[in-house]
Amino acid sequence: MDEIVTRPNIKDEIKVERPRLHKVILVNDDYTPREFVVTVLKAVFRMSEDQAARVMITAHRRGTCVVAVFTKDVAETKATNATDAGRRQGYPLLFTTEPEE
Ligand code: TYC
Repeated sequence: MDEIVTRPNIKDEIKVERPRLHKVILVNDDYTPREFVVTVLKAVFRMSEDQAARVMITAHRRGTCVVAVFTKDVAETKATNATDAGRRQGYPLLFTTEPEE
């Protein structure tokens, strides 16, 4: 039986790319208590008290703060869970996501 031998396709080899990462962004508002924002950051994003306080105060002062980067699915799940935690307490706390450049 004849055997068909193919050479490796160089184009395919160099076209492999890492999946783009997505940022989770914390958005400031006038109503959610600071301590509650810190509690959510610690619970959902496994931050220390210090890290969480720094991210919260940056969003408070500048309007937004990047919390962390994840694959798209993880970023969206964490943003939804963190936003829902605020909503359950009646707060307008908002986490959004966007692709990294
Ligand atoms: N601005 C809020 C306050 O003064 C605290 C806060 C910080 C809320 C960051 C949301 O993303 C936020 N109580």
